[in-house]
Amino acid sequence: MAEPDPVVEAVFDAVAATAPTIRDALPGRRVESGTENPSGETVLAGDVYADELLAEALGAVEGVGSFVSEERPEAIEVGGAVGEGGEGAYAVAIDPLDGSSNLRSNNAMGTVVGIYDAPLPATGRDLVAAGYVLYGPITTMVVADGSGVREEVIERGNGGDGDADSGVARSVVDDDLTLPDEPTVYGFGGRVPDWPDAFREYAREIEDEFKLRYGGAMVGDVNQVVTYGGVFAYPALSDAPDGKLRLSFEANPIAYIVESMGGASSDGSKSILDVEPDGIHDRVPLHVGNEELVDRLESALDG
Ligand code: AFP
Repeated sequence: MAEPDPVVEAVFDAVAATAPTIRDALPGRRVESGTENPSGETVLAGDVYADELLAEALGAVEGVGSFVSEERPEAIEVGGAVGEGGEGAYAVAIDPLDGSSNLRSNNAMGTVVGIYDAPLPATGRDLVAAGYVLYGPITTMVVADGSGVREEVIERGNGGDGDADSGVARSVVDDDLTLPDEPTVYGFGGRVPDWPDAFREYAREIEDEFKLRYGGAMVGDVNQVVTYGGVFAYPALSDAPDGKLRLSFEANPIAYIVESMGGASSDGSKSILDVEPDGIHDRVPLHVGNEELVDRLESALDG
């Protein structure tokens, strides 16, 4: 097994260390901030808080050269010193609070992280690691670092697997996360009338075979697939042919994680990781899950 990349480890140490602080800040930050993000979406106070905290924490990590966020128009240059292993400075891309509209309804949301060894916009093949924090009944973090996928539970306090003075206790609950062989759940975003006919026909087949698990936050819905096997999609829509999810901040990291677990991803015709972006805020239709279900999707859309 490859030696862990010290910069990648330091990035996820910083993400884990901020998680309890972000979680504690959510109750007081359910209101709109009065601003929009570069994708034209309403930004909540929770989005702004998480973005600023993570920008500070990740910008301080040696080996991180630039910080890019779904909430910011451009990358910001930070530090940039090469990592301890002599590797070049990485670009860290985040969705600071994915599913923040679930704040009002008190449902799951999280933070998505992608570590690229190329300046953005970059393809998913430039990822060296990816992960997500999920704020559910408990706080968990899933990390794919090139040598497998692990799941951690993160709590306030010291001890566990975490660094004693980081103020968090981290416990690895699975150090070799793989997709279950038998799929059981599905979750599809967007409105049924807006789905292309071929996707709607595919969805009808899937609905007859599996249980619906859709909560409106990609990290929560993908974690259902990661846990129980199945397929998640936010497809192309009639009024949004590129779908809703952002390639750099959501689709690439999630595709990297699911493919690292033995699953598959697709933009409808090829792996998400092969999508060539024009800009850092490009959107892309995202489909991830068990390979057989993604293959069936691509056949249905190619029909
Ligand atoms: P918010 O961050 O605005 O809540 O959007 C979340 C998201 O980008 C992604 O996490 C979900 O999968 C998707 O949007 C849900 O979109 P719908 O509200 O259209 O179902």
